[in-house]
Amino acid sequence: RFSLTNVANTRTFNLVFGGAKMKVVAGDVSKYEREQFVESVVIAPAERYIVDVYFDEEREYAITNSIQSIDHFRGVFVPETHHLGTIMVGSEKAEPDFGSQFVKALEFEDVQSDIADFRQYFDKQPDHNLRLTVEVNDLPRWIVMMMEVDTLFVPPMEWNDAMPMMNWLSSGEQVDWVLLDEDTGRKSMDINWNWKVGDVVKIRIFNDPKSFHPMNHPFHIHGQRFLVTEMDGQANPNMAWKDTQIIPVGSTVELLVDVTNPGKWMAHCHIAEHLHAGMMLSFTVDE
Ligand SMILES: [Cu+2]
Repeated sequence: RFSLTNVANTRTFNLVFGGAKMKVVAGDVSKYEREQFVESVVIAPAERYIVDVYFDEEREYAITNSIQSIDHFRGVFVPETHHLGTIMVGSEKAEPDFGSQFVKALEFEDVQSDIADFRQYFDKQPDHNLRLTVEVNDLPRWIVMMMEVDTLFVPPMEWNDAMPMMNWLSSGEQVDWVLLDEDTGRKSMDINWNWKVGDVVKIRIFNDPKSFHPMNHPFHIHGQRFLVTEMDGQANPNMAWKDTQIIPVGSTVELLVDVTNPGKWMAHCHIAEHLHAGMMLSFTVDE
């Protein structure tokens, strides 16, 4: 059993355990409704997962980040594998042997009944609509042109960055990463939502693929838990309580927030440069 936390600044990983069988047990703050067998686990900055991995052969298992990287100039995908670590499995039989237990995907009725209380809210209209975008001011023209070329081809998930240099060419003074409240027109720190303990709040987030520099953003909410009820119109068939969710480019994601924790809080993109360049908002929860 592995407890995974992505503490990287920007990179989303696609983790593979050398072809070993794997199942996802839990997300950021709870178990899933049921265990799910997967070939890899996608983990964005600040997301957490608990996975069970079954090692049934005597051999080395490489832990890798196995991705499809993109050449932004030519729009060509290239498989890339980054070696993160190695697990050595010896010949001795494990005692006790969890093999027979592993093959069953357990149902977690405690999580299912907890979530059942929230199903009545799944189809409600969003209380807030956020658009993820970016604004640039006073960037030298040649950098703007290069960044435009750099984003000729934009995959939903930026597994690699074809031009890390781009990130060094601008600062938080020239680039504003923006959370735009589409209902009020307010942006980022000018947003101050007011909720009450006991509210169930739906936030619909759209990551604008036509923005100047589209990329995926891990959206993180402080102090409360939420469900991802829907992505791009598809209902989520297996939920866990979360506090961070990656929003791919061009996607619309609906979060249902269980408001329980009074105070003054923030929500933000968990990529540190984006946060620093404005991609945060505040909300208050009254008792
Ligand atoms: Cu971001």
